[in-house]
Amino acid sequence: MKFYLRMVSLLIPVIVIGLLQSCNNEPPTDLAKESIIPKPVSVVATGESFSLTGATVIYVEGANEALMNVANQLSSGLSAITGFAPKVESTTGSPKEGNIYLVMGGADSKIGAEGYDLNITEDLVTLKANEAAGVYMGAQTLLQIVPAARAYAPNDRYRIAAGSVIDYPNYSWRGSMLDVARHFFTVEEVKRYIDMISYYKFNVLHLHLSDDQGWRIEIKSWPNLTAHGGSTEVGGGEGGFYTQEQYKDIVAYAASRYITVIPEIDLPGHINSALASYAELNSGIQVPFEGRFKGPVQTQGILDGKQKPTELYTGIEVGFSTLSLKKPSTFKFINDVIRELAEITPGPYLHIGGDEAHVTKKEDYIEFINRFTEIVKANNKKMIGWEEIAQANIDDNAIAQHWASEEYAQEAASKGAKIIMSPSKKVYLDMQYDSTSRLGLHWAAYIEVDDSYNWDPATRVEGIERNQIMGVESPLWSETIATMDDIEYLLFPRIIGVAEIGWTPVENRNWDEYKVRLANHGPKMKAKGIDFYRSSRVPWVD
Ligand code: TNX
Repeated sequence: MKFYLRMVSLLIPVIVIGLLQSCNNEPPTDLAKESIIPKPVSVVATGESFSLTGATVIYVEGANEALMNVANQLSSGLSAITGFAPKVESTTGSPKEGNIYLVMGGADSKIGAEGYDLNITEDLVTLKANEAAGVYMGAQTLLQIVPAARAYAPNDRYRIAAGSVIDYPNYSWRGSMLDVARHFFTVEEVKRYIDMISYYKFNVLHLHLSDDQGWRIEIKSWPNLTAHGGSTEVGGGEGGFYTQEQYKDIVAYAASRYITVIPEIDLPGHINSALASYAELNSGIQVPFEGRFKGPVQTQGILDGKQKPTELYTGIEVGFSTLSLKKPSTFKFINDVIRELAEITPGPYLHIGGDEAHVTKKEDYIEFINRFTEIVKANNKKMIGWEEIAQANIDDNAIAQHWASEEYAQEAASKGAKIIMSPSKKVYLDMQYDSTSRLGLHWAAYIEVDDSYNWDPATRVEGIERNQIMGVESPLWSETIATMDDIEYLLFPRIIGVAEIGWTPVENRNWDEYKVRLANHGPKMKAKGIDFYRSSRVPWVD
């Protein structure tokens, strides 16, 4: 007993010192020191601070619906940090002190649609932009600078450093791709994915909706694609698919976060799930194939002179399947799929895949891509394909996504196509961090957090200039990942650096400065329940 008393009396000073220290923790007053990611174009601190309290209201200038929606999201974002959700009200004219004021219109035209002007004084937080998208982006900045609760006096608890931020993106395409084909992820999981990337100002979510292992989007005129082709996944799990209503729900959820969904149906290769669903899509020709992983692969086909569907495939080999140019049903299938997909996709783009068609004859491949170009155009969409589409007759109506071959990327650019930069050695976030990573592949590289940050889209491929590049996108292929935790482990923290590559001009980026800001996002990720990889190259703060 005596021993315990002695221990307690020894502990009391420790507790008191701890409390005193946390009270000494000064509220933030230097806006320039805040760890905003992506790093803004300009931050000027005034040395003052604004106090967010339970009485703070978010006032929205006018009754604009889009802006009210942004305000409501800002309110719930603030409440996740502070525990109180500011009321949202519309107003005309600048509100009284102690409040937040959102304004659309009248900002500098040079900041464009996604830029914002955030001005914080002791009295008022004013967030102004040309479009609601810009107000949304500015709201993410604001959410990043509200400190998590510390031991301040109640009214000082959520002080925000004052000053002004003027900010706009370097690239208009800041994308993240999720492969829902190798492993299926539910609508709720995709929504969480959207929440996580929108906080870092991504504006594109590319969904890889079909592959050898699974067909994930309902096509009403070809129901077996999902009924059978969607019924499994890598490793033999039960797979799944989105009904068209569920897909529209994802698209709308993304749109309210200023993210455009890019649906991809991978053609003419990566197509086993369709070949397994419909006998008439099979050519009956067997093509010898040696894959990347040299694992057992089924060749497509048919046997006994009869058309038969292939077996479902649950391995991870790539490049062994193809549609057949000569089969009459092939283009009925493609036309139906693209038409239905275009009908449920409000965004301007459709991605037709086009990668790794290793068992498609070159002349057939070219003919396929040429015909996809026409079909996508007839559906009033712009075609995106992986860089191999450079071999076809593409022009400035097409967009090519660079992943592995500089030659194809250069050829696409020389034909006038715009380029999305997804170099696999830098931003393939399905690559392991190092040889000990519990998930991921490593055929392209091991990619540590600094490796994926240290590169510049505009100088990555010789001969492809800044003005030919739409931006950056990091794919997350899902051969080795099956759960949300798995997604988070490979995505974070590398995806945060990709956000900065897309938003912040290269001359304002520097790993040694960035890694300190990133370290300060550790507690933010924790608060969001994100299971990130604690790279030893980042000086985490806790
Ligand atoms: C290559 S990148 C692929 C995918 C795989 C990925 C695995 C590309 C266009 N094709 O089919 O999932 O590697 O890292």
